[in-house]
Amino acid sequence: MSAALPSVSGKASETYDVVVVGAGFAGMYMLHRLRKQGMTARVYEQGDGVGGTWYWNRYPGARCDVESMQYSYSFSDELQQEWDWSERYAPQPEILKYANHVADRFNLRPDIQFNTRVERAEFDESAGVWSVATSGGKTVTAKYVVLATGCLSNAKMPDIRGLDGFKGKVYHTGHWPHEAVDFTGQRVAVIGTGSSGIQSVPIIAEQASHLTVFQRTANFSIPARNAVLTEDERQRFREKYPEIRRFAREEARNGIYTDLPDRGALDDGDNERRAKYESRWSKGGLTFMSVYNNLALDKTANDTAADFVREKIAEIVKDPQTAKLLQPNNHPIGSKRICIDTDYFATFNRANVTLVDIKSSPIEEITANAVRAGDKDFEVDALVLATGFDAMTGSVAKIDIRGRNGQALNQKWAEGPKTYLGLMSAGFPNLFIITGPGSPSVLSNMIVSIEQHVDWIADCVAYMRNHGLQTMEADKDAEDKWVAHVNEVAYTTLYPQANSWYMGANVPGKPRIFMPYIGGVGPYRQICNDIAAKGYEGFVMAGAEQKRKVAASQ
Ligand code: N01
Repeated sequence: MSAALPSVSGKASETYDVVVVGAGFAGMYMLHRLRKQGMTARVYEQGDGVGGTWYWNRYPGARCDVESMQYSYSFSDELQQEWDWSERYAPQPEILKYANHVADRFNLRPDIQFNTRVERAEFDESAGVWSVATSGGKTVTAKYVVLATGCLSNAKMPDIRGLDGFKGKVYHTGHWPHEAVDFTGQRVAVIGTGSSGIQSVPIIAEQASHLTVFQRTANFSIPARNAVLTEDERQRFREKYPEIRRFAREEARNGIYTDLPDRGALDDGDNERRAKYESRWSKGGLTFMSVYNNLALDKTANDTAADFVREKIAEIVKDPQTAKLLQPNNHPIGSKRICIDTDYFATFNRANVTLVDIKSSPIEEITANAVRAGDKDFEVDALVLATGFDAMTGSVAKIDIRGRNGQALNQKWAEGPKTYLGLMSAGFPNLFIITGPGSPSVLSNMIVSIEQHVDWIADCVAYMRNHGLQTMEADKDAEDKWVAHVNEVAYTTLYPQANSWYMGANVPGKPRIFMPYIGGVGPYRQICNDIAAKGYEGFVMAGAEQKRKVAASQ
């Protein structure tokens, strides 16, 4: 429901309690919570369906690297009891199906407007509301705006000379076509060896007549050991859900239920350590990094895990020169997002796959029918760009957001994102960000972090309504302290040693700031809860009376 009101620009407009930007997992749950507490909300989504990252990332082999029984909403016990995940790691089509199931089950679609981008959001100080302009040319007003724009949703095209003149098909993994792409009989190039490249390479290699992989940085990858889930396995999980979810929220650093290590890598002798790495390698998955409690902190400890994986690569890859190129050697293991694969390294044993090292011989240009690197033309029919995202801030930056005094968020964040708790930015009242920079977000099971932020925001706006408050914003001083804290914690770890997208290093010109909060989801949740319990300490809240006085004195 909405009412017609004059907008800032003077045109008639709809007004909502909340405008939510994005209908991925964050936007959908935000809408559900707001409706449950009797608020009006409009969700704008640029795609023509729900699912966010899982709507766009349809590349071959795309699947989640967090186990499906954990990469799922926990807010509805009926939902988690009734949904049947088919595999240990759900493939993209199944996750998208789940997102659509959630949209239908909770009747979310009537409040979501698809095929619509939010272009501009401007805070009207005198009215204390946001004016939100969309791609359809419409402007609506809302008391609150929630950015549920996703951390990895702004696909980054590489800046390579000649790319526009390539005559074959060009695909970006983060913006894959909806119709099936079949590379059978084609010569294909994959540029980029992050998670997307590493997942797609084995599948494309099976189809292509020849696959050439252009690698700038070798990456650590652990076998996924994906498997079909049996009904028994699903049932065991479901029975333990209360404990699994509690643990993921409160105790795990990354929002994943697993055994927590109680010792460091150097506390064990060589044989014992090796046996533990072997056991995790056989088990597969992200928890490889949880064998010891100091792998992210101590370089010598980290080297033991990195050496183990390098040895595994050498064992799998038959050609010693290719194996050497595939062994990561310029960053600690885990300091770039670790990859989870199915047969990635073994794919380089295939006769139809070539690895090209573009660190030593960078791509010079793309011609009409080839990728030119090291003075050599690699002729291809199709290009797959697995070159990643302008992460965490890229999708926010695409919206022209204006806060107090017309200040642009892009201008405020020009030297790097500044938030309090990753939830709000000073000078931008009533504007919330879900899993924004400065929160654990991409260092965690995203759904755990999304649910935490949505619940916190929903509770916060209910508190404001119950206390007759009109605006809320981060206090500048609290924000500065939080930004310093996020930075300080990051630099107690090995993470800043890598040129990663966590640091903004993959986007030329982007400030080098460690963007996510590495303090752990459990401690972070406690901080957020304590702040709320203290009447939202570090936030400035103002009532309607106060706002009227401020407006009168202007
Ligand atoms: O992107 P990336 P991604 N010329 O940035 C290379 C999540 N995710 O889409 O490392 C040549 O990691 C770049 O090289 P370098 C997950 O969080 C999850 O793979 O910058 N190469 C790198 O090799 C993940 O971390 C899942 O030297 C260029 C690659 O492209 C995040 O998304 C699946 C280049 C980009 O790797 C991003 O993953 C997929 C250029 N101009 C993604 N520009 C799962 O859940 C970049 N590169 C499993």
